[in-house]
Amino acid sequence: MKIRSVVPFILHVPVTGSQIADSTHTITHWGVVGARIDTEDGLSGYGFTGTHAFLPGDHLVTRCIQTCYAPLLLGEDASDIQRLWLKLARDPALQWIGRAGITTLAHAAIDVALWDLKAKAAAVPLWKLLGGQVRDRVRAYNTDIGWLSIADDKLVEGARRAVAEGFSGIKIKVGSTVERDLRRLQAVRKAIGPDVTLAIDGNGKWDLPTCQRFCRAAEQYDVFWFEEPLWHDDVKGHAALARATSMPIALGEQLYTQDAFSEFFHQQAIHWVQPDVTRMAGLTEVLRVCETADSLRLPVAPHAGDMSQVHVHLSYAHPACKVLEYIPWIKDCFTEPAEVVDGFFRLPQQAGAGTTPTPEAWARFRRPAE
Ligand code: 0YR
Ligand code: MG
Repeated sequence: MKIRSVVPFILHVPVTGSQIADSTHTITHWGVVGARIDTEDGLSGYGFTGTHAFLPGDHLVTRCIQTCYAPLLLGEDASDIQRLWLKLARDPALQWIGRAGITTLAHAAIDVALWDLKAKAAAVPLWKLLGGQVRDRVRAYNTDIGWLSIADDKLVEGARRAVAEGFSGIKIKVGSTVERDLRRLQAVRKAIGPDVTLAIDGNGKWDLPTCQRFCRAAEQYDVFWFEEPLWHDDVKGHAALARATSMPIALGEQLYTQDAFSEFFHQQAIHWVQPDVTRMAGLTEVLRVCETADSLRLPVAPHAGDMSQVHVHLSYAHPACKVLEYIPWIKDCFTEPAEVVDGFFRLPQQAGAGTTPTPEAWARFRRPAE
């Protein structure tokens, strides 16, 4: 399992329709920015982070992989995942320039590629390596019907369609105006009935008084969780909101480290825990958060920065994971797509982490890595 080469790559994959918007941005493509790690014995592992397909930004990540991390990895034993995690995260020179941010996204790609390699070497799907299947099925919730860019009537139509397809959970975006978002929430709840879980996601746009006003009026719609109501790092704001509303608070997709999660845990500012292997330094760090969440009896709902290619393995194997986000943008780029049937993710069968791109995707969506 000696590492022979580390090759960065960038894929830009179109989103559903020509573009989507949440409260903070409009995007046309999802960036799959990653690393292929090849070993002397002929195996290749793939890992990636998720971006908004902004090429100059993506190049910062691929440069970090190529010029900072690759030299630390060449010649190493790829199966020493924990040791290599520490080697990269605690490298004195790199730690100085980034304990969070670009270096973490680059590290995410490396760490997931190592897990992919380890599972491929063992000839098992990753969930098996993580301890085996702890639940029969992983429930999916659909986010792709709920963008702010979708007009009110189409939103209701999409929500109905998702339920008809078998989804027992959906999520819609909020963070435009309180009035518009309440109207949309009410219409969707009315359309889907009481039995489908309905979450909302603000992507950190609103301030505390706006959230409090919104929550007072929205509580009657049985909101499954309110995700990222406030600015991503605002621990005490989330704690205050958690005390003020009966709606569960979900967050984590923008947190880079287990220490960042710890603050939210300590201040009781979080109910649903949403780590992401593409935002944190890979699966190795996400597992630490899952263990802590489990010890606090808090449920985990991984955020789909990987569009659930990797998180589906985690969700089948970790007792804390209760439900998983479904956004279908990039799934068909992989040899084993994260497929949902009747509202549940299929149990992956192929060896690895689900991160191996197809030759077609590689040819069609690849952008220059530098
Ligand atoms: C657009 N999921 C999210 C979209 C998503 C974003 O970047 O992917 O809204 O990351 O909040 O829960
Ligand atoms: Mg979100």
